[in-house]
Amino acid sequence: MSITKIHARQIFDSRGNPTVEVDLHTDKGLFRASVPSGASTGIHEAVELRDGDKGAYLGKGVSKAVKNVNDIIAPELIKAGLKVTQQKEVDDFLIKLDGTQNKGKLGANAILGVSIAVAQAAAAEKGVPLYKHLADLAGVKAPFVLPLPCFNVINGGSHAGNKLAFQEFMLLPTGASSFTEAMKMGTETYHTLKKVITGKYGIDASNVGDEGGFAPNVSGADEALELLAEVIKKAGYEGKIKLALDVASSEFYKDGKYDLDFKNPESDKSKWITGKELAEIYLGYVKKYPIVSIEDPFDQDDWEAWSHFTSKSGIQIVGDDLTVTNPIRIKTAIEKKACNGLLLKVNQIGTISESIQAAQLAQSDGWGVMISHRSGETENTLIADLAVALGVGQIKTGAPARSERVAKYNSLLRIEEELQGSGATYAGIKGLSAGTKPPGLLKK
Ligand code: 2PG
Ligand code: MG
Repeated sequence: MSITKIHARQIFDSRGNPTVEVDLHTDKGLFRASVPSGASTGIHEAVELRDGDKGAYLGKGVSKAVKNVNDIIAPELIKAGLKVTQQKEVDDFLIKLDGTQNKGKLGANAILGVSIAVAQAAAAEKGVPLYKHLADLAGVKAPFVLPLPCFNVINGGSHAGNKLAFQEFMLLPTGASSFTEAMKMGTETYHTLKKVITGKYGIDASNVGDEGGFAPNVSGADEALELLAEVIKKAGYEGKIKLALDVASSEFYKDGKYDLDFKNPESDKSKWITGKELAEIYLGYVKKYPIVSIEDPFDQDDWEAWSHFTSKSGIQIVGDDLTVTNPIRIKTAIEKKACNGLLLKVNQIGTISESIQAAQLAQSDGWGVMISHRSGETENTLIADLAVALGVGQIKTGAPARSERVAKYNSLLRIEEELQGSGATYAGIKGLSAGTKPPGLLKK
């Protein structure tokens, strides 16, 4: 039950950047965890410790974080004698050992690798699947709920080399009756999209971005949304697949305004728009297209624009860079009624226990919760288990293509199969309103 050995090493994520991998040993065997990494990272996230040595890996090496696991965390945690089943105590111990507000000393990447490996070891110790163990930690009881997958099929923003400012255009198979059927709908529509893009924009337009979605050189969000509406119809899923956006607008917030041409170094400043003007654009899209969720519509500190839009939109408004899976930021967002949905990324906060706490705090105010990958991923599938464990009803982990994304979806297929006959259900449209029911959401 106790940890006998911990060893970390540097491996590579899906973008070819170094990241941390942790091997944790108990008498039940070896448990291996690795840590993801974002590109459109919020400024309030916990610290991802990188070496900063420009002479190696362009400054992105993680040898300091690896050393912190091997030289500090490993001996101290083993000496403390905590059991792997004591997740909260282990996480509190790691937080204390770091001693900073933002995990800046040891690095959230070092701490998270250990925190995940501990959870995996504990599930083995108890002889239960990881989702079952995580559900126990969170006090969630069966029957379990399989999440609505949000497939990011058109990539823009900082994840793609096209002109598109908005980062993610997602397909949500709300009309499926199971997770397995949602995968069928998602993959069929993805392949239909590829055909349509190739026909319209040429063969080189079907190149993919960091999360496996296509990155055609569309002129803007209108064209991308029009394309998706057409493709959903063509695939035969009109009314059964809804849309969601992650605008990731902190990436193009400059001098108090939003620059929809931010990837152009010659961008015309007179065309930058205010938060109110951007809100009007969103409202126009929500009216015209089956959009049921918008993430990061405004900058991470533009609170006023958030509160204004959330009260008017009638759909799920998700905080990512705004809330950074941090209970303190989530509390402020609750007070300001800034959003009604949480994007949950374990590496934004750095431990399993705090991630569970963040989800439950958001749910306590009736928010929806979407578990999320990062744009730089590894083959670790913890988030699939976490989505089922917390019963949040939503997960986004990229397009239904590229193994680092599909690994999570495949894991959910296996979980659904395993839970057959147990009363487990597929969230569908209810995943979006698991907590709150913004007016109009269920009518869409
Ligand atoms: C996001 C994520 C994941 P990144 O903004 O929601 O899609 O991107 O990991 O680059 O922050
Ligand atoms: Mg985001």
